[in-house]
Amino acid sequence: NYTPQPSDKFTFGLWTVGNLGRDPFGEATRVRLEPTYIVEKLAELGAYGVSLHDNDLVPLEASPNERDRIVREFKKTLEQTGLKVTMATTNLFTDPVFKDGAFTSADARVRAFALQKTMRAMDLGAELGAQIYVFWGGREGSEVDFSGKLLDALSWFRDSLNFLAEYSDSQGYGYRFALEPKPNEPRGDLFLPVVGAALGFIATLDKPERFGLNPEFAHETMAGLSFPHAIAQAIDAGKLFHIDLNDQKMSRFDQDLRFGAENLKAAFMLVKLLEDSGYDGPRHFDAHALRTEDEAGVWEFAKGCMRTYLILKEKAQRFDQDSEIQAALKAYRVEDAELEALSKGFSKEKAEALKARGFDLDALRKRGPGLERLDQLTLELLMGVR
Ligand code: 3MF
Ligand code: MG
Ligand code: MG
Ligand code: MG
Repeated sequence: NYTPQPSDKFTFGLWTVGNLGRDPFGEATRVRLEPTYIVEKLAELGAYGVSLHDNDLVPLEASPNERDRIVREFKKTLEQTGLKVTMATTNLFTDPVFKDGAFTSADARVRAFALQKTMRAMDLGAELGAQIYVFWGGREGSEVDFSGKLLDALSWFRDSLNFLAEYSDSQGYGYRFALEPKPNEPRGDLFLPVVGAALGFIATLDKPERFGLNPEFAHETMAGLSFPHAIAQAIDAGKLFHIDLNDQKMSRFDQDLRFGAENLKAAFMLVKLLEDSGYDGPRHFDAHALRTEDEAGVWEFAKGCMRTYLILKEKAQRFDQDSEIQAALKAYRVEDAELEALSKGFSKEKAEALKARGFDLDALRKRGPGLERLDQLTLELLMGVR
């Protein structure tokens, strides 16, 4: 059966099941759910934890006393339910202060306020036990590039991240930081638009080892890119610190659909990559119920995300046990111990030997690797007939 257990490490943002169903053209269709209620419901459904922006829990205008009361009650509910706070982040996008950027605003006062708000949010996350801290630069971007800040924006962004990594160390928080790339929305163009761009930027930071990625299925898909390919590159770089699972039609507005709702083959490939690579972080859903839904639909949505993941995980196991699929995989790879030894680890002798080598190019040209059959077998497995 596909009943989630805390050991499956499923987590949800408070803002996901808490989503009110607003869109650029329409008002909220649902009422606000209290964070403590969300935690209770998710615990009932078998989730492991929650993530949050500072203001998902503590309203921007809360007094210090109100803040402490809210945090105390929230912690009590976490203790009662056993749910963990696995990731924390800062809302640097809702308040109009940030309309032209937070860490990349051309206004030094806004950049300083973004740092202040983030340090306070890091304090909050640490108090709740979060070990991963996410940076999604929702307003870090532009519509008008003639402002001349394209290069400055990157160095302001870098300065802020360097400052905050030092702050985390000075406080002993031990956060691992995860950058979340997105190509556009809400800005026309966001800085660090895709996984590869964020990886390149991390290498320029003072403490690159503290920074990794929080890639989101929908974000690479909006850019028309393959999410499994992006995840493979993040895993290869040792930088998959966290993940945002959801779904999305390619090249459209940000939909945040239920995991697996749209691109089932890619969702399967993703689950297989996560499970095979030994990724042991949270399986974090950053998605929301359709705007059409009432509260019952919200919990159906949450259950569906987890259930689909577990079903695909079981399909990945069957893929590994399916003898025809395994035979197709074996036939796909051609091994040649001698040539592989020659092709890896340069030496002058190997280079000479390779340059002198003859190849039967006609045989290579004619070989069919059997991918049609492999794809059909996999699809049949996914469709439930094998
Ligand atoms: C927007 C997002 C964000 C981030 C969040 C931090 C509001 O498309 O994906 O969700 O995920 O700010 O994780
Ligand atoms: Mg998103
Ligand atoms: Mg999204
Ligand atoms: Mg996200």
